[in-house]
Amino acid sequence: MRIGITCYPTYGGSGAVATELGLELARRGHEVHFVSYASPFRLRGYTERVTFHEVTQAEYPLFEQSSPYALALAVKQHEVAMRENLDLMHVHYAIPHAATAWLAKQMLRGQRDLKIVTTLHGTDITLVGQDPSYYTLTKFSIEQSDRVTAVSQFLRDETYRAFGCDGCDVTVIPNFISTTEYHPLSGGTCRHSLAPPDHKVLIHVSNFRPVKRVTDVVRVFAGVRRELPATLVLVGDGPERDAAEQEVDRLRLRRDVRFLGKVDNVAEILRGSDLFLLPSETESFGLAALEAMACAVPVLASAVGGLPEVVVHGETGFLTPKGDVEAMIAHGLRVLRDGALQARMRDAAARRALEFAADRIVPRYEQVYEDVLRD
Ligand code: GMT
Repeated sequence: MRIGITCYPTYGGSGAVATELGLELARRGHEVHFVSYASPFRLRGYTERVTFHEVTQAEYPLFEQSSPYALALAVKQHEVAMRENLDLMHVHYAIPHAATAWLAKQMLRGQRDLKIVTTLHGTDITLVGQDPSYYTLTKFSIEQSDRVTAVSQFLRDETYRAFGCDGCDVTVIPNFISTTEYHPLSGGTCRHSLAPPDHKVLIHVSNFRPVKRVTDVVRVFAGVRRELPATLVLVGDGPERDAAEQEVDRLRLRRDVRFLGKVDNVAEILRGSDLFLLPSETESFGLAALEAMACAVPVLASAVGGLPEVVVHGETGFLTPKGDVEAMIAHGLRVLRDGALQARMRDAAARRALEFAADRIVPRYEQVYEDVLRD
């Protein structure tokens, strides 16, 4: 198949999933064309059957307060669909990608029927899409898509609850991992360079948006470190980084906290860690938690959104009520102090993650494509 993919290219789960999907599809013999304003961060180097098409925008003084990116994207999606003879356009994160794909489809009317597959990822449904400034367009573009997928049962239910979307059949296809990159320990790790040998290593990976509650990460760490030697490793960057840095200073933790910023080799760092923290406000799936589990790291997360579909409470980690820092500290200490429990959880986490291996999940997207092209 000849598949167009549009996603946000920056750090974030939807862009990561879209890019890994494109790479897996190319490996399976499909031709993949990414269309976005920048090359997705996980698309490194040349890959056979993968092409990136950059959306460029003309500057014009009149555009001062408006950003016509969505229009330029629709034009590029239309152009790539024509030139590359695409069978379908798979867009990730509804806003504005599903709407721009619909525009591209309209511009092609009479020449060809460009099928649109939309994957809902999270805040496009739970937060941004429900804002009155985007609501009707989000609902419209979901309803106009030829197929819609959601990354968890929770997100599917939330889509129906918030948008109705009569006549839509939202298919659940969970996030997946590349097992060649995310796998348990195999020889050396960078653990020795992360923390002193007697320290437990707690880790958090995110785009530091408010929804991640990064200050809770710091508070949970403070509680754990009061009881045993430990280091907190924070990977990623974003709007809440300053707040997290200030909390570290307020709680006098600086010596044992490492902000690594955006790094490429996250799997290697995960493999050097003992416990992954994800105290999010909401999380439609929690790709970061799955990646940690794939590296045999137990997860301590809030029991929100789709996280219970990923983390098995008491087996691959612990789920606690959102904002309950004390419960997280207690569960964290339990797993870090009990070597046998930790070993059991590591093993269970790695095994559970294999249920989300790319070769089990990607064929489900291929099936959606085959179905939509048959219509
Ligand atoms: O919804 C977002 O905040 C954006 C998105 C992203 O680009 O980071 O994250 C969502 O998509 C991921 C991939 O499907 C999921 O694993 C994340 O749980 C989800 N984030 C939220 O729901 C907050």
